[in-house]
Amino acid sequence: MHNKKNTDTSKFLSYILRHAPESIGLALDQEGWADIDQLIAAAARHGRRLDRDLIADVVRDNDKKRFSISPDGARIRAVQGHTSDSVDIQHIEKEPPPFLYHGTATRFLESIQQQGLIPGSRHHVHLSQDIATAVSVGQRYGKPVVLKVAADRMRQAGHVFFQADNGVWLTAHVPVGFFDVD
Ligand code: HQG
Repeated sequence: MHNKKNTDTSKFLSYILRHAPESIGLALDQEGWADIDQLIAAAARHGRRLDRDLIADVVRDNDKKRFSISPDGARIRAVQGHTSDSVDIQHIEKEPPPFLYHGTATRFLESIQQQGLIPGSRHHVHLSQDIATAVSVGQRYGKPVVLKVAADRMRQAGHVFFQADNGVWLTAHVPVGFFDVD
């Protein structure tokens, strides 16, 4: 992210497109898409000035590629991380690599060891292909710890995996027995 305006806009778009489109009177379809002209108009009614160039900059430069624009340029969505009940993206199932990683904070470990990894308010448990990403995800909540998830073994046991457009891996739940502290 190159500047404060882009960072502010990214945070605003994350809030609207993942969590609370209704807060500005916007509707998303089931796949999470918003019409960009409607988004700009709805944001303007709520005192937030957006335009197509700013949105395109944020989508292109976003550090985690959080958003995508439809091929016809008319619509935008967040590619993962949703909590909104109105969104139910039909991700395409994908075979995961043998292991994936989940970064969390040490203070959650005891509960995770009892319940497994659960999605919390989001729609999926988020996993990454590399340890460095997992460390930075875990750091958001405290002293980070990385769990190594036996993704291939889970798949063989019938669990389903998806990969969002930005590379983040998603699954519904990681039960106890399928992860170790790395
Ligand atoms: C933890 C960011 C107690 C879980 C990141 C995590 C990611 C449990 C927290 C994306 C638990 C949920 C998602 C259990 C899981 N008991 N705690 N049984 N099971 N947890 O933010 O994975 O910047 O909803 O370990 O980069 O941290 O937003 O999920 O610490 O990709 O684009 O409960 O969000 O991306 O926290 O992060 P979150 P997350 P963005």
